Amino acid sequence: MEYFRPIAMTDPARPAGAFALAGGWCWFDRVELLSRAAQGRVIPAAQVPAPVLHRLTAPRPAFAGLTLDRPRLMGILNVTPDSFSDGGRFLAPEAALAQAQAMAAGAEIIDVGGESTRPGAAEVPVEEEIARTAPVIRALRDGGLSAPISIDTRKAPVAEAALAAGATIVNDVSAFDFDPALGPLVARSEAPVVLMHAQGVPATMQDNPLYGDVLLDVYDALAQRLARAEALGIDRTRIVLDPGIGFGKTQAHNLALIRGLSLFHGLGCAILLGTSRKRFIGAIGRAEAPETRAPGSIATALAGVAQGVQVLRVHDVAETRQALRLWQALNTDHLEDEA
Ligand code: HH2
Repeated sequence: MEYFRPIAMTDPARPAGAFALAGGWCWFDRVELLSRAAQGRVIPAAQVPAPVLHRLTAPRPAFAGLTLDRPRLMGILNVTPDSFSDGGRFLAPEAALAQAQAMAAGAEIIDVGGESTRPGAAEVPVEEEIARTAPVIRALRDGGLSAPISIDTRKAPVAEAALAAGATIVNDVSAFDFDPALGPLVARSEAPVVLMHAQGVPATMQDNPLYGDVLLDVYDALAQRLARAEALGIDRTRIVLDPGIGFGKTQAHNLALIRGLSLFHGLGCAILLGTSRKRFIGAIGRAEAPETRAPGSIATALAGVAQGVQVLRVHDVAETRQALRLWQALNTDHLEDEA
């Protein structure tokens, strides 16, 4: 099988005939042709088969009401005692509300999670996860937050309670692998959904992750998850795909995925990137404490934006928004209007 990775550019000197990547702010006129059998080689984009070229170039429809013609930020709100970087800080609804309101100044989506999925984390019982998340989501809505809220969960009852409390999007790090009831719930509720790739479960996923070719293996796995979701009746316009940085991946795997991100546009869906404060940022950036990892996180976020990634999941919303504004001013022509 052959895979086509667009070589994404943002230089204003865009040649005539270059294609827009996913209808967005990057363009490409060459692709790297990849396969498991041979070394990659660069070919003109015009030689890409028409159906692939269509998936690579078609503008993505709005996601939860947000147009995807510009990068969007998803601000992280973990209402857990043990998340690796913000555990315990936003457990009380008042603290969660204050944090969400602060993040809403720069983030278009607020991602609420009640179960840490950091490497080695234990599973949280359903009742406990619901008790952590649903009241907070209700408090955010009662407090006037109008931004889309995503519920970061692998479990159908948690998602159901969250949607009833005012959440709009389901964000499943297991892409429906963990709870077979979650896919049908998403299909029924018509909620937009993020499907993330993970190898293994959090308790053991970092023990010895192995891939033949990590970029192509994750691509194939996401294609399979996408096909399964579509078979359940979930339209691909409602699906955002995520390579799952740090979920059953070594540092080398994470770097290969970030370098190759533009490949995933070939799946025909919008792409989400979640690198924020993760362990490899601390290791490469020499930042031991997670809350000191904003600069390295932003470097990887901008690497994603330079490859047309539409949604960035971040802890440091204000800092990332500032970086994004500068990046947009330098690289694109629609900047001031963030609506
Ligand atoms: N990463 C984490 C949790 N949820 N969801 C998506 N779609 N993509 C990600 O990369 C992702 C995610 C892990 O980060 P965090 O929420 O900060 O930590 P914890 O799992 O310890 O709560």
